[in-house]
Amino acid sequence: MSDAASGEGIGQPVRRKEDYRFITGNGHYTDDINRPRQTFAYFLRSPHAHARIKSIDTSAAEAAPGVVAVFTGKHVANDGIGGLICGWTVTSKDGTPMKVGPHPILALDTVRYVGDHVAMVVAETLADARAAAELIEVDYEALPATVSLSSCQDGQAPQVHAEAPRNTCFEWELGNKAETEAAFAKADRVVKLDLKNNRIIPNAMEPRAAIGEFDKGTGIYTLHTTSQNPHVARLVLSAFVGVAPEHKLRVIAPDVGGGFGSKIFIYAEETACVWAAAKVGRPIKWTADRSEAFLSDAHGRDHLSHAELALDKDGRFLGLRVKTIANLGAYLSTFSAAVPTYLYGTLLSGQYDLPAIHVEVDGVYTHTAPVDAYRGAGRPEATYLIERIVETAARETGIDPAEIRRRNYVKTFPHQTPVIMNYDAGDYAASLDAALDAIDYKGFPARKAEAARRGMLRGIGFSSYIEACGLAPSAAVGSLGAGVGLWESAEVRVNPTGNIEVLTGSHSHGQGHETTFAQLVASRLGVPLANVEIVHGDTDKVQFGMGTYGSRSGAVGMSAIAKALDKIEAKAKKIAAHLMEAAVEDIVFENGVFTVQGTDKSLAWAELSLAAYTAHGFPSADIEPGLKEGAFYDPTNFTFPAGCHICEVEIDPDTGIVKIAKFVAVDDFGTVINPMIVEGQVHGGIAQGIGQALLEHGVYDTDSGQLVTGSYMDYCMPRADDLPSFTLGFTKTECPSNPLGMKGCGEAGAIASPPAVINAVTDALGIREIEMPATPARIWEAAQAATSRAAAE
Ligand code: MCN
Repeated sequence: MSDAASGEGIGQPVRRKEDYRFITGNGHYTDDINRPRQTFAYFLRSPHAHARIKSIDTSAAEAAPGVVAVFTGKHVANDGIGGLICGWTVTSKDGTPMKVGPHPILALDTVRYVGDHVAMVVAETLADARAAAELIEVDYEALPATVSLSSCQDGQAPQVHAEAPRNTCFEWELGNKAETEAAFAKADRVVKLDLKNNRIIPNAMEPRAAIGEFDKGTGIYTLHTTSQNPHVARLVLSAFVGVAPEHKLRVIAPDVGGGFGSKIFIYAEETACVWAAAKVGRPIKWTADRSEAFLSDAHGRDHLSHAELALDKDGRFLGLRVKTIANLGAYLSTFSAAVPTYLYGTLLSGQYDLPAIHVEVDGVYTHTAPVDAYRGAGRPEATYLIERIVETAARETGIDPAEIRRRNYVKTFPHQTPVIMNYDAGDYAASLDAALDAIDYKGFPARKAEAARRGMLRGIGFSSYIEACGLAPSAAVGSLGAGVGLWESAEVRVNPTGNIEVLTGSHSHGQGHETTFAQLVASRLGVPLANVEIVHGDTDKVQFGMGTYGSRSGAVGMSAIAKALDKIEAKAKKIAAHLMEAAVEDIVFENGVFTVQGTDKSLAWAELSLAAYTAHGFPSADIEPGLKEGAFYDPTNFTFPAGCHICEVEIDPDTGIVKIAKFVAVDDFGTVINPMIVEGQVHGGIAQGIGQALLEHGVYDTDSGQLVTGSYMDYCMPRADDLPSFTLGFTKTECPSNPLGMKGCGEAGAIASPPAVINAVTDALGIREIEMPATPARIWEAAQAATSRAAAE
């Protein structure tokens, strides 16, 4: 028996099955895999942010010891291999499609950011490849570069792509401009705020890696790669880049050590490895070192925004007006265009009943690494903007920050926002109340006064966040410009011995799917968790899949499994009815046992599984042998996790050091499958959000375009002693649009926490705005300025 009562089913804090292999060093990551006759690749990268390539001389490198081949962009182009693509087309407000520059796998005549791929050396060892790359002579004509968001659209700024005048890829808008203007015209007060959302560099524990192989006998290519979505990689590499036909390409993403979005995308390196494997007739392996990861993984965030909120005399929100410039980097990465548009503008209503919204977003090219989805992807940027301006409105109106939020919350559902999203269920006040209790809001003034006696500045900050995840209804995303559908697929294979393999198109790279997905199956079929195996990450094993991002694997991936389980149960009941000579309607299936209502007849799960395959005496017209069912699940709406995070900080004005004294997160994820895993997801997300708020910053030098935060010496990741012990709580409104009532939890912490931290820091300092990351230097300057202001008054 394996229902909730047995401690393994839905709702139970089961320990992660997969962790045994991870913590005992038995994981199988791409770099652990070695193929016979394997060679190694090293990529020569551009040292310039912008340069014309006058010539490349590879002759000395080709003659160097151990070198098997050297490839440049010309070889790739001569083979008819296309460039990398962006899978989402955004249309500008004038009706024109976004302006897309070429994105070659290896540069042809121009390099556009430091780290751009110039040549690939394939050699017997990595050391040979690296040494030979030093011998490649590239004659560059260095050109001026533009990395600044505030100036890249000047007519004077160096151009990244001839196709995109003023470096502008798209000028997008959402919402109703006239209604928003009318709302502002009748407002009693307008609150204005300028905000930067700092650039973040993803730092998954395992750097990206790839092994390309080609079997001359069958013509089949195999790519092992650190991907969050191997089927999407196969589709892009076959249909768009043209490396191999889809049925001749197998993509395997084995154990993957974290992705946080950065491994959704199809990058140049894995494409080059699989293409070149056929050219050299040997497998080619590439593993990024950390410096390459800094330079070439797609970065996140990087927005410059101006926001205005219109309020009436009672502090009710009437309208929101936003203008954002979003950095896309030098090339459009796989989903980059969707992030600052449909994953951002659509969330600008926050948890609030905001009658009118108008948002304009310019997506711009700069001579920097591509920018794409990073944990939260667009939704942290939206939450940061709305929760910062709401907090500012509270301060300017003198209304308590909890009260101004409560007054403006959406209270009835479904709720249609002015920016596409239709919120299906929620209880925002319940999360706020629970968070206020957990942090002891009433006790805050006393804690502030006590801190002041010690010379410390104490502040409190709120974030009532909402996000849209469970990406996504295919029809909806298709109408908004997506080139793909965002369903998920599953196959449930019951073996004759009664154990079960579940093949899922979701990909687990830290989220614990092997446990939570198995919990669902164990609960439904009444079998022990140990008898369920979750199979993912291999296009030859798993039929189809759209992968893992946008916190979709629970709401969409598990819903596909639930649908397949419905079919399994229906067929199993049919078989049980036949075996026990009863009507199907009389069969009851509970805790792994089939019974005939009103009789003592019963059949155990294992007996039924075996009978399904012996198939003796099945009426052939009625029952096929076997017990294996598949399903595709296409959601009918996004899911809308929401909650309230409150942060309390203490600042030492003499040093600028900020300590997070308390951090409370109350989240509504609907039905929770495994509370321990969910808490882990929230912890990780909050840590990343605090990292963005206080520590992390990807910085390019404005003159040279060099990445100045290209290592852990300059890029500060959060460590355990930067973080407090988090207090977590949960409220629950079930998601009505999926069969499990689940909402995603994987990104919530990263989405909610930055504004809570910055609202607390600005509260402590008594200032309107401080840029993220609020480093000790910035805080110290602000504290000194505040002290001087106070002295002058
Ligand atoms: N879950 C649950 N109950 C819920 C919701 C989810 O028990 N109500 C469980 C799920 O079954 C799953 C886990 O929690 O085991 C996360 O589920 P979900 O929110 O659906 O998110 P995904 O599995 O789709 O993971 C993607 C999400 C994203 S978008 C990023 S980015 C991210 C994240 O997850 N990257 C991660 N968490 C990460 N965690 C790790 N360790 N590494 C990453 O790269």
